Amino acid sequence: MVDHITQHEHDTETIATVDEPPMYQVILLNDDFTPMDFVVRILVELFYLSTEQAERVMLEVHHTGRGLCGIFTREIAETRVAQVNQVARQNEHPLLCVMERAP
Ligand code: TYC
Repeated sequence: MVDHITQHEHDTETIATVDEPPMYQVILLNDDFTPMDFVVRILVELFYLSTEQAERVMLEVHHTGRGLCGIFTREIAETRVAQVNQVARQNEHPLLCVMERAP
């Protein structure tokens, strides 16, 4: 007869897990022409940053070449990138926004 305790040792345990959705960083890139106050306005109006946070991100981009606007699910990141690039083009600024899979 198989001992119940021994039998239990051979069972495999299945742990239920919920898959987290992949996340994407939305990144602003620097250029020499887009006015600083336009970039700050984009960050406040499209990413809901405070003016202080927006100025910090804008200066980070200006000094290092790129800066993080936020981390979102794929659809939201795609929408934000499209909005930034559309508003920039409408205003004839070369400002560029891209998304990258978050590490
Ligand atoms: N470098 C720009 C300037 O000197 C300002 C700027 C900041 C442009 C951030 C783009 O994503 C950017 N007017």
